Amino acid sequence: MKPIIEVVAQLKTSKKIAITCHYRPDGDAIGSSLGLYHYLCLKGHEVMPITPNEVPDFLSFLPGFESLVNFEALPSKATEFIQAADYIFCLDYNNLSRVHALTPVLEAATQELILIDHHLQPSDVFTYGISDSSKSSTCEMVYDFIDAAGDAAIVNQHIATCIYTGMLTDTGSFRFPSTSARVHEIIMHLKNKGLQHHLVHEAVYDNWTLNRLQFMGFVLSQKMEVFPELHSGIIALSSEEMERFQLQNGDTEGLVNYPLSIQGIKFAALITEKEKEIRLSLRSKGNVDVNTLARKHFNGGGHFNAAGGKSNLTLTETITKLKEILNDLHELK
Ligand SMILES: [Mn+2]
Repeated sequence: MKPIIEVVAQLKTSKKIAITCHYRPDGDAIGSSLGLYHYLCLKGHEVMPITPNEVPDFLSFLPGFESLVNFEALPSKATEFIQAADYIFCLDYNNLSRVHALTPVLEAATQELILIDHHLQPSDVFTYGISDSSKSSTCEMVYDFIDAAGDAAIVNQHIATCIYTGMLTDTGSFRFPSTSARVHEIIMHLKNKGLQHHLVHEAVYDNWTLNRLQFMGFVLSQKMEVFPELHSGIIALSSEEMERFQLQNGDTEGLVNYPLSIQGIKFAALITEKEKEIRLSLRSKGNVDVNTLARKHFNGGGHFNAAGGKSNLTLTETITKLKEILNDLHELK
């Protein structure tokens, strides 16, 4: 992969640029897509930010939200733009399988793919880019890209709001070890550009429906199983339980972190059943490597302390399999 700075010279004249992010986009995927979108528009490019599927409602406060094109809803609009684009940015994912329905479109693309991402072990399909798993978020890396291009001065309130949102959500509100001095330095610059951080926190965290809060109460009191001897907590939810609370897209977000707030717990899993598909979301503290666990056993991956995966077994069988794996994990002894 060639250094991303080489792209800057190629963007001196107006280009047509597609921005893509991963399936089931989160605050960092959308924050980085829209932050880069606003920046590239300011530089005179024609830009389309494309998501593989729908975006959770809680992100609708982000400036530029209405410009996002959902590939599932508007496949031909997105495909036509990608086919005619000069460049395709790939944000917050490291492998074309992460864009689901969009994968064949990107695989067929003849343009150079440009990666900005902080997940481990990127695939080799990207011509230019930057992959750095020590970074807090793709949003931080988009800011670094703008800065390296010599454009920190033109960052505006829109860009600041988008960049801040992804740094906020990917660091668990600036508490994970990836929250470096650089993250706080960037925030200082964003504040000088008019960032209203309190409005972002309100939009992201104080935006629950009553259903969601009651669902949370149900999960914590009835569905969380804690295994003190394994320093682990598991939440498993059937599709019936999810339907009962009329959950919306994104309503299980953050749930996986709750077991980790219990004294002595170093590993947490959220296992959900959705349309016959079993998904796992894994979190850990310290030296418990959930990226390897997800890759080895659940056809997934991610970061050292946060990863996801899938299972072809039933919900009950998946729980049993996970418990067996945890039993053998010496970091949990
Ligand atoms: Mn991210």
